[in-house]
Amino acid sequence: MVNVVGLGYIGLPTALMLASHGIRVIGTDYNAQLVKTLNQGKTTFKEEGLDELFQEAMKAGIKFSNQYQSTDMYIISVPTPYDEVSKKVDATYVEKAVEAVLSVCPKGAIIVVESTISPGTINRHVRPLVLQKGYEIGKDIHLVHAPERIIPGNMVYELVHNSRTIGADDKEIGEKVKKVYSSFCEGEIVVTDIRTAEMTKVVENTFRDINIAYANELAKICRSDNMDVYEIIRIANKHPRVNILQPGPGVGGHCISVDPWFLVGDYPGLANIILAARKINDSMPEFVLGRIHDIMQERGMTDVGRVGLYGLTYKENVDDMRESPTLQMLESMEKHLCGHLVKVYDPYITRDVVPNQYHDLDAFLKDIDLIVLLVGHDEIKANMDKLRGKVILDTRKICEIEGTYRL
Ligand code: SAJ
Repeated sequence: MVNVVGLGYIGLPTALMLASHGIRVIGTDYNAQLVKTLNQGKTTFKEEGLDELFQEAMKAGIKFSNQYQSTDMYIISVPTPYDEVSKKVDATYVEKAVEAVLSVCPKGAIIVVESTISPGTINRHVRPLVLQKGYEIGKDIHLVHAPERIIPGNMVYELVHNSRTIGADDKEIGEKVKKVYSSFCEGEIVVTDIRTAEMTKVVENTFRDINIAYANELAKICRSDNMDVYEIIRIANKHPRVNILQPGPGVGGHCISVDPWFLVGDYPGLANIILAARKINDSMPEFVLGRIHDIMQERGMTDVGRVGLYGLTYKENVDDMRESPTLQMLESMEKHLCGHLVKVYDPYITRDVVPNQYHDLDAFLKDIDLIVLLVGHDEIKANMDKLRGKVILDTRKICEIEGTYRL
C-alpha cells in the first residue's frame, strides 16, 4: 500500500493515478476540510480529466484520511515555498510530513519525497530527522526523491506520458519505486542518485524561466524602439536551432517563479544569469502598468475605474492564482492608491478575492473602456468579438482586433 501525503495539485492526481492502476492507496492531508470534500466524492480543484480520474480511483477503492498510515511506502508531496528574505527553500512542510511518517511507519519503509526541493535538502533537512529517531538510513528507512514534472492544465496526460526521474541512495530501492510509478507512467523513468534528481528538477524550471526572461527582455527592447517583438520571434524561430518563448505579463505559478530562487539562494555570486532572469520576469507586472499608463495618456483617459483586468490566474485555463502577475499588478497599484479602483474578472475564480471583482463577462465589459488581457483563457478567445469598440491591451497576443495594443 502507498500512503500519499499532501493532497494538493500534485499529490491528489498522483494518488488517483496510482489507485486507478491497481495500487492500494490511502491519501493523507492534515487539512480536515479537504479530506472531507474528497470523501464526499468531490475534487478540490479544476483540471482537465481530473474528475474522471477521481471516479475511477474511487471505484478502485482509494481512501482519504487525515491520519498517517502504517505502510511500506510513502509519497510526500507537500508545498515547498521559499523564504522571501534568504531566497532559500523552506522545508518546514516536508520536515513535518517526514516526522509524522516516521512516527507511524514500520522499519524498512520507503519515503519518497515528490515535492520540489533545492539541491541538498534531503541531506540537510530529511536525513537528520531519520537519524534523530535512531533509524539507520538504507536499512530501517530508505530515502528517495522523485520530483514531479507535470504542467497544470495538462496534468493527467503528462502524468502518464512524461519521463520521470527517481533519485535513490540504493539502486535496488530506486528500481522498486520505479516499478510503482511504472503502473501508470509510460515515459522513460531514469534512476539516479538523490542529489542529481534534486538538481535536475530545479535546473529544468530554471531553464524555462531564463527562456521566458529572454522573450520578456526582447519585448522591452522592441517597445523602446518601436519594433514588433512577436514578428521578430516568429521569424527567428524559423531557424532550426532557435526556439524563443513568448513574452507575457510576468511569470507566475508555484514552480517556475520559485525554483530558480533556490539556486540564487544557495549559490550567490554563481547564479548570475538565473538571478537576472528572475528580476526581468518579476519586473513585467510593473512594465504592464507602465503600458496601461501610457495608453491611458495617449487615449486621453483619466478614470482608472474604467480599466478592467481580464484574468486573475497565473496562466490560461487553470484556477491557480499562486504568484499570479495580475495579483502582483494589483498590489503594486495599491501602493499608488488605485488598486481598489480597477475592475477585475476571471471566469475561473468564482469566490471574491479582490475588490471590484466581477463574475460575469458581459457585466464586466459594460463597466470598462480599457481591457487588459492578462490571461488567455479559452472563454475570452471565444468571445473576442465582444471586445470591439474597447481600448484593448493584449499581453498574450490572443486578440487580432485592429488597433489592439501589445506589450
Ligand atoms: N509563460 C510566459 N511565456 C511563455 C511560457 C510561459 O510568459 O512562453 C508564463 C506563463 O503564463 C506562467 C508562467 O510562465 O505565468 C509559467 O507557466 P508554464 O506553463 O511555463 O509552467 P508551469 O509553472 O505551469 O509548470 C512548470 C513546468 N515546467 C517546465 O515546463 C520546465 C512543469 O513541467 C513543471 O512540472 C512545473 O513547472 C512544476 O511543478 O515544477
